[in-house]
Amino acid sequence: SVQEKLDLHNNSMSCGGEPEVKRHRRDGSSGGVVVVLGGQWGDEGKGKLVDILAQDADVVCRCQGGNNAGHTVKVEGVTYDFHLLPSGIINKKCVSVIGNGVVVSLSGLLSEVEKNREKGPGLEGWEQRLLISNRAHIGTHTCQLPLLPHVFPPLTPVFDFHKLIDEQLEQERNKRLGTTKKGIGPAYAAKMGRVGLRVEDLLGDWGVFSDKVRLMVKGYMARFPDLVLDVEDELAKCKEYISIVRPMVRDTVFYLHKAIQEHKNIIVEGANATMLDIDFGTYPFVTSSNCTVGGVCTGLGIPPRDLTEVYGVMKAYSTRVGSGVMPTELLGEDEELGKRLREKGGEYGVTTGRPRRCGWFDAVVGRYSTIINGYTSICLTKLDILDDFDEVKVGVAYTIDGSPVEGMPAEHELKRVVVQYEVLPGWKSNTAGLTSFSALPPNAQAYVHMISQLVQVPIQWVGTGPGREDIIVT
Ligand code: 2SA
Ligand code: GDP
Ligand code: MG
Repeated sequence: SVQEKLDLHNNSMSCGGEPEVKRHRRDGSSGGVVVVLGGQWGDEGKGKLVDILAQDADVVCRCQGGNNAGHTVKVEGVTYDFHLLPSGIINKKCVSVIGNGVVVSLSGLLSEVEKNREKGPGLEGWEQRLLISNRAHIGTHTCQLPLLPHVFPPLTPVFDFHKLIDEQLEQERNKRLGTTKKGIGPAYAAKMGRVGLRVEDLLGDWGVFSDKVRLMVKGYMARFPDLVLDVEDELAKCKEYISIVRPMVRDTVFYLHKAIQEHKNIIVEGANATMLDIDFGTYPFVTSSNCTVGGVCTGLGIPPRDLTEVYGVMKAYSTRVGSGVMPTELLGEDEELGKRLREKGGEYGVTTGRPRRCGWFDAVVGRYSTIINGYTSICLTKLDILDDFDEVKVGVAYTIDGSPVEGMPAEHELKRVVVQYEVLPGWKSNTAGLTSFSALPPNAQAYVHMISQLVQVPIQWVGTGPGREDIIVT
């Protein structure tokens, strides 16, 4: 029965508490740090929520990941896609911060600026409102040049080698991870191996920096002898970035500390998602950073007590791009349903264009992600994509060999789970663009309520379309 499945789910996942209520700053004042995180496998619609929240924000920050992320924002008919830039960059009143936990591809950043400038007016004056941490590591890029010819002199790419290493590593794996090939893994590996190159290195003594680059490349050449790489050429190109980047570089830890003290409204835009987290995701089919709440503190230097809200963004169904287990994926006889979700939902990678794997909402994943991140509320996106379905299913619990599974099994066990589904009748009517909860058909309301109950967090927003205005505030 429904109740038995809910009980099974709650017994296995609950940590015993009531759903959390909205918190405020301890001193009762305004301001504070609001965090937006992906609750599934990414592409939940974080960029859209950040854009909405950024209307009232002073600062929007990225804390982890690199240009593997793809965040889409649709404003006044223009669809922007951001990879390294915080989605708040289109808000002219906001300062955007790329924190120490991010791996920065400088040429990737500039090509992203160029691409979005061509789309609409959102990027005007971007260089005056972007700050980059001096502690951030320099990653990779993929752009073709010349870049920004009307703003900066033509540039050539630097540090192609992280991207090349990413490709080499993929090729030698028995089972490919399905990375975005942006060099994210190699850049974080260098950071953790304490041989990474930071923004402060680039701006510091050129001789010391050059030697570090040569040493790093030497290591890569020894590991991958077939690599074709001209280090002196890379270095020459690298010099071109210094004057562009220098005015944007700050001690962002101190900058954010002051902003918090001044009761500024700060938003942190998580990239990737819980199930791709290096510790909590389906390792090794994960990205190389902590995409969960801990990554906010380490990636920006913000203490946990200053986090006022943690919003989880969850899609009304599941998607995943790249390899690794996905329990509710629609395969076999259900493949057609998966394809319908992909086509109606436009489920193709923003960074790579890869088709995303699709499946029903997985409440076990939703609850796991809530346990880790302590969401204060949820933004449930893309409800409109389910409009045409006769019935919608929700994965409410897992069993292995007929026995209930407690918690969230790690990758090997997760492959063995059988998902227990709850089937709900579809609403078969158009919800696109609706802005009030009461206007939703009763079956759609029931679906939202059920997800909130399973995940044990209030749902504060329901997405009904890609535009800034296509949102229900509950
Ligand atoms: P990587 O490149 O080392 O971070 O890849 C490791 C895994 O992380 C997944 N990953 C992502 N999953 C969803 N969306 C991402 N961003 C783009 C988007 C992806 C795209 O918004 O659509 O365009 O393909 C993203 N970035 C990394 C990746 O698929 C690997 O499973
Ligand atoms: P992110 O990586 O979490 O920021 O998400 P992506 O931008 O990769 O993917 C989300 C996609 O869904 C984008 O194309 C958004 O424009 C779109 N989107 C976001 N919310 C909604 C919604 O409620 N309904 C519909 N139809 N599309 C949405
Ligand atoms: Mg995305």
